[in-house]
Amino acid sequence: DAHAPVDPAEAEDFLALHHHEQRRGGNGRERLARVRDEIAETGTYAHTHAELVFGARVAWRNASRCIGRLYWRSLVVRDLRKVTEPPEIVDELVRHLRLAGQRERHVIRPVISIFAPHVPGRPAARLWNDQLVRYAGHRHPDGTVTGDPRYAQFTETLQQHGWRGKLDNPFDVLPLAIEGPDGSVTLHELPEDAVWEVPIDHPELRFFAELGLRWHAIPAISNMRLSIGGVDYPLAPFNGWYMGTEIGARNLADPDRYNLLPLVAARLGLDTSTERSLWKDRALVELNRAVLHSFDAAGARISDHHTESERFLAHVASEERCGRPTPADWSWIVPPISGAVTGVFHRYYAEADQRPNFYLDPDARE
Ligand code: HEM
Ligand code: NRG
Repeated sequence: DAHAPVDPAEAEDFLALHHHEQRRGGNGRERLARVRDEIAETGTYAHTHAELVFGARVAWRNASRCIGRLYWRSLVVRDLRKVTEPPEIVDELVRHLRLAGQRERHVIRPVISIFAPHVPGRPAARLWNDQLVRYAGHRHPDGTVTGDPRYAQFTETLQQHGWRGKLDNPFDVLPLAIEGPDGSVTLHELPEDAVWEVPIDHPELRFFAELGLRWHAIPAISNMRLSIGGVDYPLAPFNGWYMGTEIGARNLADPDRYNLLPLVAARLGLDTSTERSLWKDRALVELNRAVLHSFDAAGARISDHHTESERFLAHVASEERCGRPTPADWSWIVPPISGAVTGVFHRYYAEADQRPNFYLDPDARE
């Protein structure tokens, strides 16, 4: 609950892990004693900069659902713990996107921005968006949706707060919505140069470009709480780069998302009257080729599921050499197409909730 002090045992575990892995961390016993005093006095404690960086990287290393963990050591950590007011938060979120995705340099870097920690009993600003960049779902009177149906409810909520958007644009970037500690809500359009988008076409199939599809280059999850040594960072958006299947096999393909398989299959001239033509499977493959081809052409880093699978197994092996298990959730790690063609399918993984980690709070908006 909001008033509970930090659990000193969790702080202790984290400080011990930090000391054990990064030997240069000074005198562990002294630091531990000071943290214990700080918790007793204030109910919480402040991480050193080194602890914060280490904690964020290990939280990524412990993210059981993430196949992209090989590069956990390279996470860029932005220490924004002093930033608490909505206008400054918005500025820093925009800076995050510009730093993470450098379009003119063709660079995407894994970045996390860590805002003020939770302080027992003190309310804080809350970001409503589940990712920094997402597309609206505009619901029409006849019940159909233009855009991403997953965000139809959220779009309606924003409209009740005065947002309009472009009702006929299927890729209408949502504004950021921030609720201040006093309950007031403000909306903020993202500047165009902070939102890198990739138009989708296909290496051979001419009709793809005509579909007018696009997707944003940076997946930046903004609704997970970062938990380090008993201290919670409720606003700590992070990004890496996409694996193609997230877009081609889910966002653009799921029946309750952009639902494009029937359209792509029709344009391919496939027999959609019977499941046994495997028209869904064939359309899926072309949609995924289109995504990878388009991101490559735009210079936007993206990985394919075969390569990312091999990297993940290399990560598991290198962690093992360090004497660490790699907890993983098979149902999230195995890609949504061609599962058994990838190495990650053919084994089981340890399951464990290791901290530091990222948590999805039950009262998150989306
Ligand atoms: C989940 C890939 C970077 C933390 C995932 C998923 C994929 C993925 C494919 C499953 C998503 C889904 O099925 O919706 C990658 C790739 C990265 C990357 C290719 C490139 C560097 C990161 C970074 C962090 C992170 C930088 C944190 C610092 C997570 C977490 C989840 C996740 C917490 C679970 C999200 C949830 O529960 O909804 N990642 N990731 N990943 N990733 Fe990564
Ligand atoms: N499937 C979601 C994004 C989830 C996280 N994926 C990443 N994370 N690649 C989507 O937007 O499609 N990351 O930090 O790179």
